[in-house]
Amino acid sequence: MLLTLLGLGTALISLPVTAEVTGQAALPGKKGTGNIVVWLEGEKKSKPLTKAVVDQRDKLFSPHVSVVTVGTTVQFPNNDSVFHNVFAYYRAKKFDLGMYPRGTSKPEKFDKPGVVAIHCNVHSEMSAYILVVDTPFYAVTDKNGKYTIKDIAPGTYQLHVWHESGAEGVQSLTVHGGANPLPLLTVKK
Ligand SMILES: [Cu+2]
Repeated sequence: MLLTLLGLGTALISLPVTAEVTGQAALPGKKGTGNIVVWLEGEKKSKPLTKAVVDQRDKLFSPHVSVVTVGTTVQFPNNDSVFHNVFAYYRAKKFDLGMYPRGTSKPEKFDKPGVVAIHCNVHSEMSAYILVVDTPFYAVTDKNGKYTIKDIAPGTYQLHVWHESGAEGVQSLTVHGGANPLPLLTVKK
C-alpha cells in the first residue's frame, strides 16, 4: 500500500505505509517459549535469501532453528574438529550431504515451503530445523518467547506458528499500519 504525497511543483513522493507485529508465543502452560517460528503468509511472496548458514561447531548445529525463504541455498559448513555426516528430511524426502572435513562446506537449495529436519549420523544428539517459507514476514522467538516482525505491508494474512515439538497453528490476522501488538500466542500440538 502506498501513501502518495504531492509535493511542491511536480515532485511526487511515495512513502510506503508499513506495519510491525509484536508479541509473545508459548507452548501450553508457559509464559514464553524460545525457537517458535512465527510467519505471516499473504499476497507478497519472498525472494531467496542471499546468505543462509547452518554451522557445525562443538557438536552442535547453529542456529538450532532458522527460517529461510523459498529458493534459498543454505550452506552447511563444518567448523568442528570432528567429522559430521549431515542428513535431513525435507518434504518427505531424505537427502544426505555425507561426511566432510573441517573448513569445508556443502550447499543445499530449498525451493518449496516446508520443514527441514537436520541430523548427524555420527552424533544422534545433534539436530536443527529450517523452516522454508514463501513470505518475507517472519521471526523466531527469543528465549522469552518474544518476536517482532517489521516492515510488513498492511493487509490480511494467515498467521502461522510452529515449534519443533510438532505444535503448530494458523489463524487469520488483519494487519494495519503502525504497531500491531498481539495477545499471547499459545502453540498446541
Ligand atoms: Cu555430528
